[in-house]
Amino acid sequence: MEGLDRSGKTTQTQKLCEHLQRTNTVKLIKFPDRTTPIGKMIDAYLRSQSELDDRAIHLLFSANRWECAGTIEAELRAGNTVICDRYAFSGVAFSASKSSLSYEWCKAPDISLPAPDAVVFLDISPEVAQQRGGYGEERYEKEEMQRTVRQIFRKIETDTAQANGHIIWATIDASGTLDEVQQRIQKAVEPLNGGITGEIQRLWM
Ligand code: NYM
Repeated sequence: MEGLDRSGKTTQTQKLCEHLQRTNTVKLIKFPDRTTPIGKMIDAYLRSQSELDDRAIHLLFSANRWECAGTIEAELRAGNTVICDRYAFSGVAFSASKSSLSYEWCKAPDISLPAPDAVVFLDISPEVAQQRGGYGEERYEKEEMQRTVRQIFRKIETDTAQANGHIIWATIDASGTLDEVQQRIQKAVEPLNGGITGEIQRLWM
């Protein structure tokens, strides 16, 4: 599950998890995972309690996924459903919105992570997002940056369709009531309800 800040992503991910738990064993993983030593460094950076080079923080976000990659694979092999609240697509969209980092450079450290079968992108205009509560508390929560992040997500969507044809990319209108948005999300992931067979795919390979 991907989206701009304040797109309702965490609430919707939780609801989707509850929905799928009726029929599957579901593992929900949130990125960044702020509980690990790497995650604690990321958390301090996001709350502006530390300063880091743009490359260093990008690599920490990626390392935070790699330290969980084994768990994700084990869950998938056990036949369970894994839902990630943000993943490598956020990694690229947020970092590449900084003028110091190129899009291709940002993708590199996440190449060959376990690939998702579907990406749900909760789309919201930065103007609407800004009106929602809590906006502006953390680094990156600025309208201008969110606007660039949204454009890069669109580029990632196009590139993903070309390079990783097996990934379903669903851009969901995140405006409306919680239930309306949840219905759209559940419909988008319906094609996966029968389960996935075969090898675990690798991201951007
Ligand atoms: N973020 C998140 C990144 O910049 N790179 C990443 O790889 C990931 C996973 O962290 N503004 C940014 C997006 C958010 C911030 O995410 C924290 P959240 O979902 O608000 O905890």
